[in-house]
Amino acid sequence: MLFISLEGGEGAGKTTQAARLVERIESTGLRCLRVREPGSTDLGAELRKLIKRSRTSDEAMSRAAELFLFAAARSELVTKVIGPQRDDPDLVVVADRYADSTVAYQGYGRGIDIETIKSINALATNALMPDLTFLLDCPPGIGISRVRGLQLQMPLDAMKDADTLNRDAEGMKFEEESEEFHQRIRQGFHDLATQEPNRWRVIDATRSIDAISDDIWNAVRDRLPVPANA
Ligand code: Z5A
Repeated sequence: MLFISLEGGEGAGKTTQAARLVERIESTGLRCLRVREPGSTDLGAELRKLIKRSRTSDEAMSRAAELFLFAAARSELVTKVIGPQRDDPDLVVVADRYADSTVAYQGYGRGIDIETIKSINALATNALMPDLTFLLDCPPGIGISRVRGLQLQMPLDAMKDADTLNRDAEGMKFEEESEEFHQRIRQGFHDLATQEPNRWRVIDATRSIDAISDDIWNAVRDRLPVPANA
């Protein structure tokens, strides 16, 4: 299995690029599994609703509760979906966010101790981390205005059915946090990329969708397994 994750702030283009990447990988004959966080399991989908409900209600859940719900969703994803297939040599997993998002959002964003988050991540992931992670990097203002543009252009019902798979009508309302919150998250992702330069590739996500997609593909293509039936 080759495990690839896409990370970055809201509206950086992760969902768009995940779809492009899956298409390109599948065109080689490899099997590709696309997952998103939180989600991609029954429990994950329920937890996503819970987190969203808390963020849109007057009484937001505690930051530790939020951390545990993201971790619970991840544990289900790894235990039930990715883990059982991890020995498949022909499989490529493309994850729209993964454990690094928790370090960036709950750690750098919310201020929970980073080492504590890393321990919780290790438990939730069973130490399964991506082989390759793309940081789609763009100033928060650009990403958030993209997302707001999407919300303005599409009626909520249409958004539910749109292929954005991952962008359901609810949104998670993190875009309503302060500019400083999003800057801390961006810094967090950069710090993570600096700490593990072999795993991370930083991509300038202010460019065109095609240019970004080509950069990602150039980094992925040489890492792909050769299909068993090739
Ligand atoms: N979260 C957390 O706190 N802790 C965790 O552990 C995890 C997550 C896993 C998930 O919300 C929220 O949960 C997330 C972090 C938090 N909130 N924030 N911020 P979500 O799944 O609803 O949202 P998201 O993950 O941030 O995804 P997104 O908002 O959908 O953004 P995206 O996937 O990066 O972007 P996109 O959907 O591909 O594109 C958005 C729009 O921009 C769309 O109209 C595109 O056509 C357009 N776009 C994309 N690329 C470009 C370029 N290059 N140029 C111009 N326009 C573009």
